[in-house]
Amino acid sequence: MRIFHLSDLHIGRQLHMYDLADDQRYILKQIVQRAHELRPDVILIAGDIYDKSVPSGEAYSVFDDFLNELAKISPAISVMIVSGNHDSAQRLQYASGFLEKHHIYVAAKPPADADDYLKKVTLTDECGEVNFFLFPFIKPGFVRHLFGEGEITDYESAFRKMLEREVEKGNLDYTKRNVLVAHQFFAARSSSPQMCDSEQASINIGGLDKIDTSVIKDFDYAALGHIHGAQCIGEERFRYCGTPLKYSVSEEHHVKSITMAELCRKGELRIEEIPLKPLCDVRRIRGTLSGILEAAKDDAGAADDYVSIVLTDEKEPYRPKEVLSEVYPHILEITIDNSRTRAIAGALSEAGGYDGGKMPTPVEAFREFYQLMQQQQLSGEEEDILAGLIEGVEDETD
Ligand SMILES: [Mn+2]
Repeated sequence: MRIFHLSDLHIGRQLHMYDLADDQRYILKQIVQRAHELRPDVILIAGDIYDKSVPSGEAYSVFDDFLNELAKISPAISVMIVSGNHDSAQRLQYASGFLEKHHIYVAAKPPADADDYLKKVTLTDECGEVNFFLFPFIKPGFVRHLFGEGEITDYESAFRKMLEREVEKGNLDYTKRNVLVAHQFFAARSSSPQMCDSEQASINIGGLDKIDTSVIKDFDYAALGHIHGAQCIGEERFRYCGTPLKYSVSEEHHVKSITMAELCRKGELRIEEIPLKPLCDVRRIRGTLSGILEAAKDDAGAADDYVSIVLTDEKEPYRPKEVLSEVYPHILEITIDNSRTRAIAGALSEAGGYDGGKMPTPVEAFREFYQLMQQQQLSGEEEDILAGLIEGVEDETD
């Protein structure tokens, strides 16, 4: 059984202010090409199909085109999709009964009542049946009504109880070959997943959403989504495939890929990462303004790539973006790393950062900034103008 494992497509996502629709279309086309060449039996998409719970019309059309292109491959490749925390369960579930007639299986909502169970799809290969359990993204509150008082205390007990329920019903038999598709935060006792900036915001910092991999230990393969870097958790068969594109500068060194898993006889598994090549890369560039401009002449990706630029000039250049954007049209951000900014960072960390009650007001922050840049203080009149402007902006954003 050959499996393509994908997750966290985040269709509709922007990178800083850049729209990634072309990049996403490009990478999905590449996945279709690989599917043509390698002929998987099934493509699993482990959640976060869309970036927003209300996707744009364009985001829908990007995913629709992807499914249509896959459907042209014959013999048909099954597609199995679960929801992620970014998806709207209702929207993703739309037309799922119809899609199923075309080998596209969607599980976006957890079981609604006592008679409802996880979606299970069975495919057959030369070694027999493989059962795919499609486990949509859940929070404990989504499934509490299925159990007795006090049984569900956290994410881990919710997930464990949901699987036990399938076993009790006779749906899940661990002596058979079983694949789990899920979108949750899994960690092994010995190792927690490596995180990056693009998934941080949606993950509970306190670790309340953590589920130990012992809960899924009897599955032959767990196709996981939620963490954006490809990696296995504890064991090779518990695996995050990561996003198909870099969605933050912190991912500059990631090699994005399709995870291809081959299930053979029970207990036999082979994993291969099929690398994906993006339309435009995401990377960091560091140097003085003149050094960067000089090096750009030999930089083949300059015109396309999304770059985060760190300027190291001690004498800070005036409006560097104007000249830099002539050679790098897709600048994500420009930051300055020199003795001035390091002194500020040092002072901040000595003061414990702007935490707790120490966060400066916008006027205070600007006053400090003005002093640093101009080596003189704001006059009373200037400060009044500034306060008026900030008040105006705050009114607009309320
Ligand atoms: Mn995600």
